[in-house]
Amino acid sequence: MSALLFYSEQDPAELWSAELQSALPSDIRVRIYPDLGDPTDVEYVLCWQPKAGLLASFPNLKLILSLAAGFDHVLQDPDRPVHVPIVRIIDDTLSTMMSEYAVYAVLGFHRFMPQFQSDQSNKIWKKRWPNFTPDTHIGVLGIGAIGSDVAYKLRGLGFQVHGWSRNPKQLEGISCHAGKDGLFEMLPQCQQIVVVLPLTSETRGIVNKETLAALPEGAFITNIGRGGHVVDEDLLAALDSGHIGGAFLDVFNQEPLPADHSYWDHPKVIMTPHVAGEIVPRSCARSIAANIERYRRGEPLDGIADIERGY
Ligand code: NDP
Ligand code: OXD
Repeated sequence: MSALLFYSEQDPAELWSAELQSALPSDIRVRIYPDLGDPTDVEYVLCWQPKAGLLASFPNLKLILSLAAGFDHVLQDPDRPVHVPIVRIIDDTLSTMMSEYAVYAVLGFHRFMPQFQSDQSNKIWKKRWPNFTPDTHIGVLGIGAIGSDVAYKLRGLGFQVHGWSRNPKQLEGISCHAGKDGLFEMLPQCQQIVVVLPLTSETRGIVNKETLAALPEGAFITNIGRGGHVVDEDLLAALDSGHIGGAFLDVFNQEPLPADHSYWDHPKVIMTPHVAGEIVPRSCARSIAANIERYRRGEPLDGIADIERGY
């Protein structure tokens, strides 16, 4: 008997169970945590934030399937069996959702929506002269599977789009920059930035005093990567000083965000509870099953995690 264990405290287990069971080869049974059955059957674990020690309890584990585009949450388990490969999700539906969110946030700032909302609540009738789209530069930090889709969609709306990556890249119609020098060459040109990076030792705290200061006065920030990309005190100070005009945040250093955190009622912060992109079972169950079949045939997998690199 071969089994796939599903573990997530926040995803709809019943939906996943049905979609996975119909997509997987018929000899693989889906089990939903805490129904482990015989732990020696478990060859695959599909998980979001697995609790410490869970993965190590399956002696025949072959693949750890991250229920996310990132796999930073799996690396947090100190007992993770390091010999077992981790696979992350790469999915068009997820990229589309992330791009919808980024486009919404960027357009909202671009068209002064937070200010108009505040004016409305104070019954203020005040026009604001719009920004000219072709003169507006947006920097996308992270132009991988998701960030490149975000960049192209913003480009399609007529913005000047810049992309930042670790290695030099070429994306049609996008001004690409790489490495630390590339970041500081890009930031001063951008009225807005969108962070779509994975969380690694190199990208943790990338939105900090120094990078914020490199942005032009009044720039806006959208973070849909990970909360750990932002040094919260530095962002709050830049918002309070007026150097940063506003922040649209989906992800936080601590989730759920503690009730006493300054972001909750900061007038320049718009926040959502880590919902920019969801892993939709109908779309992703098939790609997960396809990866398992590739694994069984000894073929290369899609989205294999490079642990050394961190993404
Ligand atoms: P990819 O691995 O496909 O792309 C990562 C991008 O980041 C690449 O362009 C990579 O550069 C770049 N990058 C990585 N490290 C650095 C660095 N040190 N300096 C500069 N650039 C760097 O990831 P995805 O696009 O699939 O996902 C990105 C992240 O989005 C996920 O890891 C996750 O954190 C977040 N996410 C958040 C969601 C949400 O709901 N808020 C949902 C889904 C994802 P290069 O091209 O050179 O390799
Ligand atoms: C992801 C996420 O990484 O949902 O996919 O944050």
